[in-house]
This record gives sequence, C-alpha cells and structure tokens, in this order.
Amino acid sequence: MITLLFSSILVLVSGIWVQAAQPIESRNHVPDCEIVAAICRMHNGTVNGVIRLSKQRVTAPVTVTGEIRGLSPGLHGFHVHEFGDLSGGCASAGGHFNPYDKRHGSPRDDNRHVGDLGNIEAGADGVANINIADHQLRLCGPISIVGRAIVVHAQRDDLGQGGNEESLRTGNAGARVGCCVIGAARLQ
Ligand SMILES: [Cu+2]
Ligand SMILES: [Zn+2]
Repeated sequence: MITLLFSSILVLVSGIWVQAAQPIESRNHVPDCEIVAAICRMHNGTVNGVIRLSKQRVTAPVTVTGEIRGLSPGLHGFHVHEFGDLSGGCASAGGHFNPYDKRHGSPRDDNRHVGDLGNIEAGADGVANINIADHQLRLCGPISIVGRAIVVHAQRDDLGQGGNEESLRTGNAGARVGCCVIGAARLQ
C-alpha cells in the first residue's frame, strides 16, 4: 500500500516536472492553431493584388505583405473587417474587426480595433507595396482573422486623431475601393 502511494506520488511529481520542462511554445500549442499562413486575393475592377499573411513562430508577429495596384496615389486606410462576406460587395464585410470592443486607432495603439492596420501608400503609379508586422492579428484561435476580409479605402485613415466621432469608429477613411476574403494558405 505504501509502495503504491509512493509510486503514485512519483508519477504525479514526474508529470509536473515533464510539463514544466517543456518549452513555452509547445505548452502553448493549441491543436486547432495549425494555420500559419493565409492569403487574400483582391480583384475589384481596377483595384487588385495579392496579400500574404504568415506567422512563423508562436511569439512572432503576423506579417502582411504584398502589392495592391490601381489605387489613387497617396495614403489609403487598410483594415481587417469583421466578415468575409462580399455578397453585397465590400459593403457586406461589416465594420472593423473589433473582438475586444475598443475604439478605432493606430496599429501602434493599445486601444485599437484588432483590424486596424493603419494606411498603405500608393505611389504615382498607383501601386502600394505592403509590408506590415502586427502583434495583435491572429491566424488561428478564437480571434482568428482567417475567413474575414481585408478592405482598402479611398482615403487616408486618420488613426482616431480626426477629432470627431467617426474618427473613433472608422478613421474617416471613406469608400471601400477594394476588398478580399482571407483564406488559409500554404506557408511559403
Ligand atoms: Cu476599413
Ligand atoms: Zn478601426
């Protein structure tokens, strides 16, 4: 009996030790978090391009890279919107993805929508090169952006600094000139 008790304590203690000895990344591994790359192909008339998203490690930011053509030169609001529903064009993508019920802001703010990626800038040729690294975006888990939409706006996002109510909701970025649904992709 004492032997049984002792061996069960030993099993318990060694179990705790094994768990503690695992590196943080594998302890945090969630089985449904296998998507590490995603893609969004935009083709809205003249506004088109491909955006790739990926996360190389658990602790790494999500990178958003690619090129969008056909924009007017200058800054354009660039966000993840709530729904991957483009049945009514970009309008049916809903508002900025905001799972924590925060206000609109800059990607550098803590108080921001998860979908707030700031602005992209098109050159005189109408091409915007995108190269963003963001720590709030997720490609898996309960606040995954896979299946949601990326929207590009006609105007610049004021990042919540516009001094009016709309600034704290949308950044006054105006019409939606391009959108696409974020889908799972092979990691490249
Ligand atoms: Cu938007
Ligand atoms: Zn926002």
